[in-house]
Amino acid sequence: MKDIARRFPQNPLLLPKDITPSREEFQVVCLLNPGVFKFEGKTWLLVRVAETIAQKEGFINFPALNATGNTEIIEVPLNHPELIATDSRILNYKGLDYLTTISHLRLLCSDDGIYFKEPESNASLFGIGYLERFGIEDCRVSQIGETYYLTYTAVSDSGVGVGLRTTKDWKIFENAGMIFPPHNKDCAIFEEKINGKYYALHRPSSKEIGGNYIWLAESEDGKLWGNHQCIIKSRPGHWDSARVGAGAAPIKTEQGWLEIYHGANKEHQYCLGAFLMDLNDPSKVIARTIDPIMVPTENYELSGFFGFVVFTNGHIINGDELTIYYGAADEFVCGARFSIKEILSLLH
Ligand code: MAN
Repeated sequence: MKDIARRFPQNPLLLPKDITPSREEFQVVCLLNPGVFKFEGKTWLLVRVAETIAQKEGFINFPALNATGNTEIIEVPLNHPELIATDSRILNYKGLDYLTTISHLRLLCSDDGIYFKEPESNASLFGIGYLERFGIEDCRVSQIGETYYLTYTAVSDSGVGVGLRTTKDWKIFENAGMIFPPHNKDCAIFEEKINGKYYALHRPSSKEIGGNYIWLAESEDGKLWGNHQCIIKSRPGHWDSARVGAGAAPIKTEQGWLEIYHGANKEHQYCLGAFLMDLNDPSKVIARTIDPIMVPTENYELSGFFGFVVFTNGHIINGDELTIYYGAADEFVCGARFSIKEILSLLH
């Protein structure tokens, strides 16, 4: 299938080897799913760095934070009868779920939006507390006034929820804690208030009845959220039949709020699509793309830590040009450009 993305010829922009591990004994296995923002005239990525520890033969070893916030290494014999390890991302041991890697968020900046490097005072954000003991992931960065809202996936043995931290200067962060409890991820806050209220897209999951759908929530203060409404569902028989989730903050256009979202089928193949919400009342979805606007096509998207994945949660807008940064095959950071008008023309 042909898509409408114009990929950067320099892709992949960042590989796991381009980043130093957060601890000497760790290895960076994936560099993916960056939040993106402008600050002091530069383009910044808040990249998810997924790390693990050297593997001992006959075992699976992986790091997690313990109750006191220190890193511990969990070791599981490969032939253990109570080990289920069929997915490179997660495992189940003695009835409990774990991640094979632990993620933190790392800041990188660039003058041209193509070559990114870590600033001198390299800043990292790590999981804090028991609700983030398996790490923090896939951060969306929304700017409202001078405040940046960081909404990210907080993972622990208690489940997967959405954490919020805010900052004005990227040095001091306020931790607002978990704003959407498990199971929830893919949260993007709108970058302006609508009729005096904050709005956010989020993605709760319901296992027995319902599914992995995109919801809308409102808030008076950006921290306590309510009036939840389900606005976008997965579509049986389509590329987005198993799950859908919001990308970065919606893009304001004359026709409505444009959202780039990811969808996956039962085979966990991740593509991108778009939908449009009413400017005054974003709970009204006006239109949606039928076919994906981006499909894993290049080698770096088809194979890697988890192949056949394009996943975006950050972009920069310049007039009609939308530059997305995206995780390819859950392992690399890449870039691609779109015409916003062209995306709008594909909505039905
Ligand atoms: C899924 C994938 C992983 C992620 C976990 C927890 O399994 O998206 O990459 O680490 O969920 O969020």
